[in-house]
Amino acid sequence: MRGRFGSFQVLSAFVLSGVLLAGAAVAAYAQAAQTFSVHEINFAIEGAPSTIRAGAPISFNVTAEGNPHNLAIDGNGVNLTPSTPNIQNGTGTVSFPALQAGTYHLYCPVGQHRANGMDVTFTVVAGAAAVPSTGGAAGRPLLPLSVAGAGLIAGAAGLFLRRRTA
Ligand SMILES: [Cu+2]
Repeated sequence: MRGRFGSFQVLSAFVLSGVLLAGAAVAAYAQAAQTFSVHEINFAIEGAPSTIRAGAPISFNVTAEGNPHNLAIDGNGVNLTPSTPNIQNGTGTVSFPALQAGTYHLYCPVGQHRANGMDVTFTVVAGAAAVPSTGGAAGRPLLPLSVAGAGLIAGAAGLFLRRRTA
């Protein structure tokens, strides 16, 4: 009977430490800056994410072709202008502060570009639930795996400590 209880304790330690560590990793992930790559041409914004995490700064690595282009964000009560000069036939980085959950537009504020089609809608989602599906930040989709790995390592550590103190 005692043996059974002991293995139950080990299992509990394993699960608890795994959950705690995974929780910490998810919280860190939710606050980490997020970077996306977009392509601006006459007249479209290509590769923009459809979902972005709330509460974390946003950076767009822009490759622009044709006319000068830029990026701005509005919707959900905000109106964010570009952080950098227009980009023409080259690359640049346009950054924005963290956004709250809601629906926004990412558009080109140059001339009539927005009316000509350089306007895409995206959704900001709270927490780590928002993993970009397209045009995403490099490496981000791998994170759930590392969270799982962290949980396993924590669990193994719990098992080891439990053995030492037994
Ligand atoms: Cu433009």
